[in-house]
Amino acid sequence: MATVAAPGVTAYRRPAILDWLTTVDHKKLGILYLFFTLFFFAVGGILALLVRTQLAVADNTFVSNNAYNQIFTMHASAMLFLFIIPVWAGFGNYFVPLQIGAADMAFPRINALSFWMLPPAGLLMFAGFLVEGGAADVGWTAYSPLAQQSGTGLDLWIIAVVILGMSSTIGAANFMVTMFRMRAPGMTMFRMPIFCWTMLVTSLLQLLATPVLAAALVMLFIDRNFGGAFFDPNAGGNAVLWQNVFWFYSHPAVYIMILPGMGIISEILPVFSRKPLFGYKAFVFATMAIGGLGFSVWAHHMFTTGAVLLPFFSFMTFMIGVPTGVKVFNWLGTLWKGSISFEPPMLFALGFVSMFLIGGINGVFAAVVPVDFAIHDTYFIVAHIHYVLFGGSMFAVFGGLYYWFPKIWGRQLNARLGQIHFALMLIGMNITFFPMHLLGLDGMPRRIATYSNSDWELMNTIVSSGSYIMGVGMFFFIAAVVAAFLRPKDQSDDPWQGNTLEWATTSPPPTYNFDELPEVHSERPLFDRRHPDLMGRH
Ligand code: HAS
Ligand code: CU
Repeated sequence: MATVAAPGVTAYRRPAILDWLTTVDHKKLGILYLFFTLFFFAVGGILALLVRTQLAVADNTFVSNNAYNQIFTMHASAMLFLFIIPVWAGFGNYFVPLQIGAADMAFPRINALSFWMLPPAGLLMFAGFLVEGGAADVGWTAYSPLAQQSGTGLDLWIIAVVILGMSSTIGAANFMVTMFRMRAPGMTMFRMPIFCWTMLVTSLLQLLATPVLAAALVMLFIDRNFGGAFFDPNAGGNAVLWQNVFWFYSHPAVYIMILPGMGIISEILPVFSRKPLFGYKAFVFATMAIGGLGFSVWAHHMFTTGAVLLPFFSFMTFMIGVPTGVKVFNWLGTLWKGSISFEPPMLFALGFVSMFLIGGINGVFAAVVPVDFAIHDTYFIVAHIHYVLFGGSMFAVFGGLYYWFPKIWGRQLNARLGQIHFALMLIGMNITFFPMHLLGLDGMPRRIATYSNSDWELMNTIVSSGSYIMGVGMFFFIAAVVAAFLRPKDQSDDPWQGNTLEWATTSPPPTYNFDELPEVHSERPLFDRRHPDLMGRH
């Protein structure tokens, strides 16, 4: 806030750091979310490279078995809980209010609370490395009875994940109220940008599923510390019960991890094909269907326990491929006869469509019960999760960063560096994750610290080399960011000729977001403003 000072007296300016620590501006919080989550992406990435270095050759002793268990557990925990899930809240914070033409989120202070729960949770989880027995080491799934035996690091992990869950639950409520109550005049629900729709459905999933995880974690904590017996078979508890409650959260959570990514690429593909999104409403309904069906497939993670109704969960899992398939056709239909340009955001969006398709179809394989009996707990599943999470979510994160960077920071990321970054990611990920299918089919189990089978060695060496290629690729991204910040802010309001309201304000936007709002008559208000002649004809 500018203050007028008496002549000769300098006006008091709050130090910038205090501004950031106390801000309730959704854009600043969005930026804080992005910094926080990308930091943990880097940490998770370094842990992944340690995993791959250990597995690069047979009978390796680069890290001990104990250290290995901590490293792979913390890799997954950082990537899922501290990066992918909150990174969408980062994009959502910055862009949901802008895209619906609002001045802020519905509850700005609660919004700040959601963010400020993350750093203590991240610290707690990683503080595990400092305590006796080390960090959590039982996998991100924390299965009992294994989880009953692990050290204090797991208690810290449990508390951290509960805090993260609270953060995303209240964040979800905030997003929902914002979208229900604060849309610009003329913006009906079915004119809301697709990214907002995916954030809305994601928020609903978070609101319904996350408390279940929190409850389960508290029960596990009671088992471990206060003599409870919920999940400990040795004390009369039921280990499969843990799997049921865990997956009741964690299967919807995989859609929490992908839906906003699908939303982002559904913003990018139309802009760089110069066409509207093909089948906007079908896409919205497909998103809802995925959200709904997502609650009825959790036991496909438990086929081999013998404790679940196999035909039901297998059938429901096939069904969830249908709305996802609808989306793939939405994307292809959008590209069809479009006038396509290959800027970095578009490259990552196209990478998403092709890589996610491989991952999704892999998932359908795993949904076939007899096939799953063969590939469960093998590297095939590791291949599946990385095609959907890296080829999917991660590509969408980068697509979103290249697309919205000019809006957030008023500067463009260098296209040449972006292309190299993209090429190394795409090549690296396929070298890393494709051979994992073959290793899995050959029976290599996941979550092993080393192996003696020399048949697996060559393939593992190839896999590890691919992961280093991705590591190198990241430097090109960092270089692009540094290069962008060395240049002055030079971006116009709407450098890509976008469709949605965030492009109607300056880059970066002022604190209050909009000086004036364009009228909203369709889901593409900026297109309408550029082409008033075509209004109502598309
Ligand atoms: Fe998954 C395990 C099945 C989507 C993430 N998944 C995981 C794990 C993670 C994960 C992290 O049924 C491991 C957890 C752990 O640590 O143990 N998954 C599916 C299916 C889909 C799916 C059917 N997964 C995701 C997404 C994720 C994710 C999205 C994160 C972002 N997944 C499984 C199963 C397991 C599993 C088993 C357990 C395995 C085990 O043994 O542990 C679907 O949502 C994918 C739908 C997408 C498509 C592609 C586009 C659709 C088109 C329509 C036509 C295609 C058809 C298929 C009808 C299907 C184009 C035709 C088939 C042909 C052969 C052509
Ligand atoms: Cu699942």
